[in-house]
Amino acid sequence: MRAAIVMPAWLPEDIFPTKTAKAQVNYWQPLGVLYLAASLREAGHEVKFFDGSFLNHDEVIQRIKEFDPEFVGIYANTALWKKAVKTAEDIKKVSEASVFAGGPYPTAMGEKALTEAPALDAIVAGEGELTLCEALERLEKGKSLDGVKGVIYREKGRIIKNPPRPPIENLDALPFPARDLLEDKNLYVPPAGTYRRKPVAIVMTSRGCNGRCIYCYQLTGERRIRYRSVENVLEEIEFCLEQGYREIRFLDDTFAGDYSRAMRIAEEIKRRGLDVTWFVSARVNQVDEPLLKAFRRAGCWAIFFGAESGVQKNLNALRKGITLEQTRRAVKAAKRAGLKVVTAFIFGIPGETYEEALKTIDFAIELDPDFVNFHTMTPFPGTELYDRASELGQMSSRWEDFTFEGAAFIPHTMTKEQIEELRRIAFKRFYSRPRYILRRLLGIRTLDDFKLVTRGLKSLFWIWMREDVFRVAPPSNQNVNK
Ligand code: B12
Repeated sequence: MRAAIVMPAWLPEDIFPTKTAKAQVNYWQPLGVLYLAASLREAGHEVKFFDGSFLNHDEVIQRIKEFDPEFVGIYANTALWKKAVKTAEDIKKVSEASVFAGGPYPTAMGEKALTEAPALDAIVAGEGELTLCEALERLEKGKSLDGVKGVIYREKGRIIKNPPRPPIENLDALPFPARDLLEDKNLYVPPAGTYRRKPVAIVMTSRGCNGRCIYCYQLTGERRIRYRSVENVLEEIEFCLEQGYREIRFLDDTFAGDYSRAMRIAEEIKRRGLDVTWFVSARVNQVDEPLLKAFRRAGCWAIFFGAESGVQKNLNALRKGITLEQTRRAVKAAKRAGLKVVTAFIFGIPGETYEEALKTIDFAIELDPDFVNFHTMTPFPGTELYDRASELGQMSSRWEDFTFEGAAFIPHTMTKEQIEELRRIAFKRFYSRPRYILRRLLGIRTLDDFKLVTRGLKSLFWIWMREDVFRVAPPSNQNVNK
């Protein structure tokens, strides 16, 4: 079959304040859909990927019309859902193709998603590689989708939900993501300051997380990690280097869930002498100095820690399973290992007060990482926080707010205005420190570094100038999403 995979058209301004959008926007490769495309291609289908990150809506529809596919698959997370629904509607106006959707939102919402999107023929819940190949085999033969695990479909006006697709156990068996389908790999640039060399490939060496954070969306809903073999991971890294990539961003929810495996991956990259720089994320209670030094020796230059809060009570409210001391130790160890450190914090945690949030800003300054981000609490469908939102606070009715940047959730203990003000105070206090600015200026080595600092100073200027820089539309009637 001719199969098209689509990322709905979206703009940085849909997510970030206009003044800082360019500095904040992130264009990691959409790994999930590239995995899908690779499995469909391996099954013999002709596949094209149309990325609305770089095409506007009309261009996406026009590309579909030109390709004239028999199948179209649309990616949707919560923030993109309404755009995905519109994309399906307009595709149906120009094509006879079967149109499916998949990704975080359809997976979390199931039948409800199909009810909300009359133009969709079906949705795929969970991992799509095996499910979609089986579904297209049925479509090709003109057969019903009855029994295809993971599919929820329409038949004779009824919505039928098949049993769920179990998580893929043997991840090594999956073909590597079809990165060659990206029109221009140089467009996929991570946020400023979080890459050293370009182009950057996104790699996941495992799926899932054994943490139990109440706000974290997990595709398969499980609380365990499925690992690829070290050999399979190294093969993919070498494949990326052959394709001209120079840096890898590992996007495992936690790269060091298995300490010795993480050490073996780093040692094998070093032993093979691969010319690759890399950036990784890990939980603060899963790393130590010897591991981080091994990462550094193997080309790792930076690490991301989800620090979340500077108040233990609020870390416990998130059920993050870490302590402030572990965060301090991990950041110190990363610095001693010579790694750049990036941390993220959340404002609007259930039960958090304005005064406690100010302590989180103090904690961020005490840790003094190289970059910090301050997000807003976001109760994604499919998470415990979403299910308990009305008990813990007020949830927005606009899916567009579900971006870590919007007012998707306001705890009973704070106001929306306080959260906006806290974000402004936080970015202002952290990035306006003369010692920090001097460190950034003295750290300029390349043109990219220079651009990064000027863009950062520009954003800082707006954060100082505009009281409303982080102001977003107030949440209207609560819980109408339910
Ligand atoms: C890479 C990434 C991006 C990239 C690329 C877009 C993308 N989503 O791939 C960029 C940087 C552009 C991005 C942006 C954003 N992202 Co993002 N992103 C991720 C990340 C880190 C990895 C995605 C991935 O490859 N996962 C691994 C694969 C295996 O899973 P998958 O993508 O879900 O795909 C599988 C299935 O869902 C299914 N599937 C997926 N698509 C389709 C389509 C069809 C037709 C079918 C049948 C099946 C199917 O099959 C795939 C293979 O098994 C995830 C976190 C995560 N661990 O998943 C967050 C995540 C998806 N992002 C999230 C968010 C909130 C955003 C932003 C709003 C954040 C922001 N402030 O910028 C923006 C929104 C703009 C946008 N275009 O999405 C949330 C979504 C939560 C939710 N429930 O809605 C996540 C889950 C992070 C989190 N922990 O909360 N993101």
